[in-house]
Amino acid sequence: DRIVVLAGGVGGAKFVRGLRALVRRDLPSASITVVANTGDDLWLAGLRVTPDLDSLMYALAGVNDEQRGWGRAGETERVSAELTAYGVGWPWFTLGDLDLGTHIARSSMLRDGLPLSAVVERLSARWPLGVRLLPATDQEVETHVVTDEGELHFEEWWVRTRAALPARGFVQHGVEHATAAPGVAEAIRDADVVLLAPSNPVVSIGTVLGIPGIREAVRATAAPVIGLSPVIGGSVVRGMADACLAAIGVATDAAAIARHYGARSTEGVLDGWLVDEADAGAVEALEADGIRAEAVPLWMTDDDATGAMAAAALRLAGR
Ligand code: GDP
Ligand code: FO1
Ligand code: CA
Repeated sequence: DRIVVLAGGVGGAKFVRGLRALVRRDLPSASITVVANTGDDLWLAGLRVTPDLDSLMYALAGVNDEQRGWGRAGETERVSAELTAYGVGWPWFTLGDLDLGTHIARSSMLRDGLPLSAVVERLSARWPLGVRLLPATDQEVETHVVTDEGELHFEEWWVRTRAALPARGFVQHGVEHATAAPGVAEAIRDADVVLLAPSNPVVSIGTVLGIPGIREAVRATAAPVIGLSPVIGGSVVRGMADACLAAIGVATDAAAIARHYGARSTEGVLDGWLVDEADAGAVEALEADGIRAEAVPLWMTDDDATGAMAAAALRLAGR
């Protein structure tokens, strides 16, 4: 089976780890291709920083900092403190020293003229990730947030204001010149199943689908497309994704997110949708809307629980 996953950072990484555990145990001949959001990327202190790609790479390599939720385990903030003392970068955005090694390596390769997809391949070759990791696009497409105080880069809105400054909308700078990175449209076309990770539906999955060619590839593939709800019982579980949903007028509700993605039989991208058992009441109405639905536990507490979610998604896909 060729499994393709569209994913954001931390939520996406947790899901892919569980899926990888399931594949290793029960489907050893299956392959996993992860198409990662790049809308959170930015230039900072002269370096290209790619938060979601790095969250995926570090978590799959087992070197991520679980407590903080970003960066590498066991790193110090000494270099970051020096940058702050020089007034370089953002004082509220901490780049750990091991993480900075990645950003220096990445920026060096980009300056040598490699496209981001080739850079990701070279960086991730260092670790046996067990998945093929692809950026959604090689072009710089950055998510900005429209607020009453002007437009901010997504990371500034998310980290500095903790998403407390009301978002009026999101803008994808550069999206009109972007194309799907090499391998992305082909992977979706040739997939046996496409999964939408329980990631932020707006600034992670929404941004990936917004890259010209990707939504079209998802709509056109012969493979079933199954999503997992990132919302359980009206809560985003962790983080501030509810502020993103509110900005685009979508309720923080498992069924509302499925309707936002839409049924592939109409104009949307979904054939199936998994909700948590707490949202079992939504299943019937979703099926009436043309989205096959099932309620299963959706708490990603460990790889076993997450692997069971992935297995339920593959079952719903008929695999
Ligand atoms: P980010 O890029 O680091 O923000 O990560 P993602 O976009 O990949 O995923 C973030 C989303 O994951 C959050 O908004 C939550 O809604 C979702 N999430 C986190 N933990 C869980 C969980 O245990 N279960 C489910 N269903 N969703 C979760
Ligand atoms: N999140 C924070 O809340 N504070 C930080 O200082 C911070 C630094 C950081 C550095 C590199 C990186 O890859 C991610 C970092 N994050 C930080 C997390 C990350 O930017 C966001 O949580 C996600 O992009 C939200 O989708
Ligand atoms: Ca992100």
